[in-house]
Amino acid sequence: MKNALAILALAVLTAAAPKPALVVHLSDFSFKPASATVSVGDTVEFVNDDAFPHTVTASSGAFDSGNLDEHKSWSYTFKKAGTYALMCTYHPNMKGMLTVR
Ligand SMILES: [Cu+2]
Repeated sequence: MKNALAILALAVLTAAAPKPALVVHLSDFSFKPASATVSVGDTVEFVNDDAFPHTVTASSGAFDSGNLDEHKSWSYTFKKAGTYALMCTYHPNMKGMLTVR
């Protein structure tokens, strides 16, 4: 009985936060992976592994995480197909690319 309750609680928690289709790490001033392809409707989670803040900013202006402190994460669900160039506004040399199709 206790196990059944635990499984139910886990199911509720899992439903509340959609599982990301892809996790991109911000690590050593880089997006890792630097480029990837996901599908329309996919959620991508960005995790800042560095010991200082970054941002996840679309060069086109389509989205912007704002300040992302160390060890924090931010998720975005891609609703439109396209090619998204990513950058960090604090570190212009940080560049990434996501293709959504
Ligand atoms: Cu940065």
